[in-house]
Amino acid sequence: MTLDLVTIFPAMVEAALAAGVVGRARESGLVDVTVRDLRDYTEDRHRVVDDIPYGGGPGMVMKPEPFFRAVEAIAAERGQPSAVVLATPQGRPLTHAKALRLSRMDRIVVLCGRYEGVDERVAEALVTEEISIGDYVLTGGELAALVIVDTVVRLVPGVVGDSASVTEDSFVRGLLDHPHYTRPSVFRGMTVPDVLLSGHHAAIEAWRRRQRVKRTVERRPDLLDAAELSDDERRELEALRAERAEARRGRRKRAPKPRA
Ligand code: J9T
Repeated sequence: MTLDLVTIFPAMVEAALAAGVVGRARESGLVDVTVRDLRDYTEDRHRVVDDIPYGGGPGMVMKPEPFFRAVEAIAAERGQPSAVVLATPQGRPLTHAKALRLSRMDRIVVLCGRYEGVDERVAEALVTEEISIGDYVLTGGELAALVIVDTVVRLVPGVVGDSASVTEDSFVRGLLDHPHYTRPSVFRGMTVPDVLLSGHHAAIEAWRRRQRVKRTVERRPDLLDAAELSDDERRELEALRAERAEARRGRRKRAPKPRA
């Protein structure tokens, strides 16, 4: 897979992509990630990439020409990209499913915006998908682009050594992860749940399953609608819901809400 990232801060992006799992994947040749300076695709002496917005308003807008020239140069060098991604808060949300789809593509280009936005013609005529990494605004698209690249690259076969750590990830099947512990078994008075020290594999698996379901119910109930649960997980979910309903009934009886 080739991944070309276009930014006005190549040094910032390059530093992040040199480290860790992604850095190793690049060194081993599993992915070819190239960071490109958007200013290299300007044609004026001052390498200007932004201009004032039509219609007025605060801030600057990124000009279309450098993005078009950059993508055309990349396409000439590598072949037509399978996806041209723009990192923007206006995009559709990044999910595991989207990352997996991108990880199976041959050639991806990721564009980073700055300032108040990017000329809409870039999104219209150049970009195949606008992606947001969450409901908040950043000072620039670089961190979002790095998040996208990170999650896509780790799903490329061979990049993460133990393939189970990818397939058993939370979100792969729609549940949050269970808690993890390592030595020492007692740390500052805090203990590790007995079951994890028991060596009883079935009991450990049951405990972990319950923890995954419980956390998801408590923290991210929105995930449960789409989750593909196993029969055991489904039973656990029903049991937990019944317990929670029972606890609510108990609270109502003991402490009736004062009426307005
Ligand atoms: C400038 O880009 C952003 O602020 C951005 C990009 C992608 N996702 C977001 N949530 C924000």
